[in-house]
Amino acid sequence: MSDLAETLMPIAELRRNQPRFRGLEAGHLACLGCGQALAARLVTEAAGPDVVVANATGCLEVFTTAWPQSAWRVPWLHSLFENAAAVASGMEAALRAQGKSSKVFAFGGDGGTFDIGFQALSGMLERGHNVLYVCFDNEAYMNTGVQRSSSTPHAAMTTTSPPGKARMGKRHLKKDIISIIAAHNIPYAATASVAYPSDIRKKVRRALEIDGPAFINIHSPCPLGWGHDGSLSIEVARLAVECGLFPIIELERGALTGTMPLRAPRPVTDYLKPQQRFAHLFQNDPRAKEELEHLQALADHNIETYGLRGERPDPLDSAGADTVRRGGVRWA
Ligand SMILES: Cc1ncc(C[n+]2csc(CCOP(=O)(O)OP(=O)(O)O)c2C)c(N)n1
Ligand code: SF4
Repeated sequence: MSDLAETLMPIAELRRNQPRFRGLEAGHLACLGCGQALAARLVTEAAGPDVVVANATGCLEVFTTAWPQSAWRVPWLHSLFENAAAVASGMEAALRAQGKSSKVFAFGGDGGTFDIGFQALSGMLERGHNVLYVCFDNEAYMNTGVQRSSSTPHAAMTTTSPPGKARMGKRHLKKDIISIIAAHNIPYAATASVAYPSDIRKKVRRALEIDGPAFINIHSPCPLGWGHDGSLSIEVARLAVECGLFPIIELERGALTGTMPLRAPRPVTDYLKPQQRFAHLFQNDPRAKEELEHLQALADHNIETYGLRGERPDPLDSAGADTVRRGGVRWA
């Protein structure tokens, strides 16, 4: 037997015997380091096999289902860009009418969630459908070539918010989607980051325990659109949390019940620098300093608003760092 075969055989065996159910298999067509691919795998892994998924048009749909293949191991339906929540509502109602208890997921990108699918999502939440809606937030319309969405951060460069004489990247602020979702007074809403896998798993399981609508917004770096090396995706995602620009929180019936505290918040520049979409903020332009101050102020505002200053077990230890405090009590 060759050295290579000796190396490969145990790996193949390992994969065959892996104990965890994988709702999203390897072998799809996502770019290297795609945060969304990892996040979707974590979400479906946590949920197990008894789920059905409605997936809005976008990168996730495209890279998982290149005809005639599919990377999904759960029943999965491609919806339009704008109506994943409406389709999931119908699936849930149909399953309920048949007396079946399968859990229903709706998946969308930030374009499909914050923008074009928002009306359907708001209706789904207001009607109280027993659906977990997961937004994979990569902060732009990536599938069609990196156009800005209402989730794109202030000052970021996209193909439709280029920096130039008139402005330094996107003029508007990232939409505060989690507050808008929480205002529907749904049983459970949370933010999460692909940098904290066990936190994602816990939040999915928590959401699935609930009878009624739940929403999780997962920050999911896109190396192509953000302009960082694919190997840095997890680091970049972690820095977004650690500087306060992407706060990790939980809300039940609109009330804040959990946060991921930051022992020593990092400056926003640590997060912005590795990304090409913010490169213009590090050029010799007097407006750049102003924008950096603005972004720092936004991060500080999040830290104060959600009371994020506090002890955290160990930011480098994935098991500890993923622990979210709920009302002062650790959620194990
Ligand atoms: C009504 C409609 N408008 C535009 C499109 C084209 N379109 C397909 S995917 C997409 C962007 C998806 O962006 P997002 O939801 O953020 O997901 P991502 O690709 O970034 O994961 C657009 C504009 C469409 N399919 N339908
Ligand atoms: S473009 Fe971005 S979101 Fe789409 S597959 Fe590539 S890394 Fe993932």
